[in-house]
Amino acid sequence: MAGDDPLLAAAEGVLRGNDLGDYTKPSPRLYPHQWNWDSALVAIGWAHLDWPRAAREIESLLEAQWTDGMLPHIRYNPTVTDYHPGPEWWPDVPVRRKGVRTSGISQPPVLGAAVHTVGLLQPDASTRLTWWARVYDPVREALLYFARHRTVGGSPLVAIIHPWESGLDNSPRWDFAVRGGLRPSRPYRRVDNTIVAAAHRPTQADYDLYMHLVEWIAADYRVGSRLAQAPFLVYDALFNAAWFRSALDLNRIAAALDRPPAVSDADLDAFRAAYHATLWHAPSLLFRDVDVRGGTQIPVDTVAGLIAIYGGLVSADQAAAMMARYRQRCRGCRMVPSVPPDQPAFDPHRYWRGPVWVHVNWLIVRGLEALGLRDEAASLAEETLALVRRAGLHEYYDPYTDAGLGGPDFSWPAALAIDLVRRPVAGA
Ligand code: 9WN
Repeated sequence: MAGDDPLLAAAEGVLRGNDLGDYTKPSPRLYPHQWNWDSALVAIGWAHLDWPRAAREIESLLEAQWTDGMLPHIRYNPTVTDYHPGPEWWPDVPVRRKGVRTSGISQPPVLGAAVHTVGLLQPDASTRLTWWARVYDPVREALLYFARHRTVGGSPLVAIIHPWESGLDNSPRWDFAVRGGLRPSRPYRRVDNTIVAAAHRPTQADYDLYMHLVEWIAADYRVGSRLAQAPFLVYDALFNAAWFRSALDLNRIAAALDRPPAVSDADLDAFRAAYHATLWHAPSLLFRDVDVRGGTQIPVDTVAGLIAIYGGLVSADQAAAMMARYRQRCRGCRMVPSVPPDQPAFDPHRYWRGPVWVHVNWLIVRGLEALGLRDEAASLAEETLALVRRAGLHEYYDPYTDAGLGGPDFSWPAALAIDLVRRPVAGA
């Protein structure tokens, strides 16, 4: 399968090394459970190697679905105890399937889009349609959970209630909330900073906020009726872009299955209009996030503002202008830093405050490709592959030196490198 390409061989080795049979852990020690958006994207890599294994990855994620439709951000591996916070912080979660333990929050909803891509990578049409028909309803419910339980004040945009839901945990976009100084009522012991250098991980103040919010959420999982009191309530540009892209792709699956659309055209139009009206920040040619409680845009530019390109929310012209500006701000860096170096909070080593992440690059590549911006898509794909060929398959990378940081032998760079090699940018 790997042929002569050492990257393909290394990537396949990482996926097989992290494979727990039903799902792939993100990395050997740091993240020993199943993560929501990791698994959705990792399934795309598996689809090139072993298509039934890709389908299994997604079905395992769906087994963690809650009675209200939410797909949690972690499905816990019951044999593992050295991850914090473990399932004891999330008691009595309302999971449909008895015995499955999960966290009490979600993650960027890329699943609908991933299920579409995994399906398209199955050459046999009848196998593809049978699988889409099997997973369509729960995947649609997971998407509609957000429209039903995470909207406020008449806006169709989805509000997140924990920085972990953003997937970009310690992004400087959330510093306003960290500055509030919220802390949990109980002591806790971190494990992450004993595995990875503490200077590359979120700070103690970040974790104090995270654990305060865990306690607030676990006190009553019916958060939809408590959003007005939520200590952290944010319209995240990346999360909402992922929601929109999954809605578009679920509608494509629905059309293939001869079913009515998952989300109506009128609702898609209203969502797109709200996304632009609420999140666009013209001076930086980027979308920003909104602190819903404060009613203001958060004045920080990050890569999350580019994910509308993947979301199918912008025209090719707007996407090209957004990319050109971001590139210009990041001169001297490997693209795409999670935060441009001109932002005061930029830190080339600390997690989501500057480093490059392969899956984020991949989202942008596939978004540019879908818009027909082939040269831009192909050059970002090449840059991303050059990075992993040079530095290996790490959680994130220093944008100045390419040094691999965070967890080693990481699953989503492996899966998405396989996808970029095996499915080169169309027409490039
Ligand atoms: C908390 C698994 C996950 C990713 C997130 C990334 C990191 C977890 C952590 O790892 O978050 O969910 O413990 O730091 O921020 O995007 O899904 O790879």
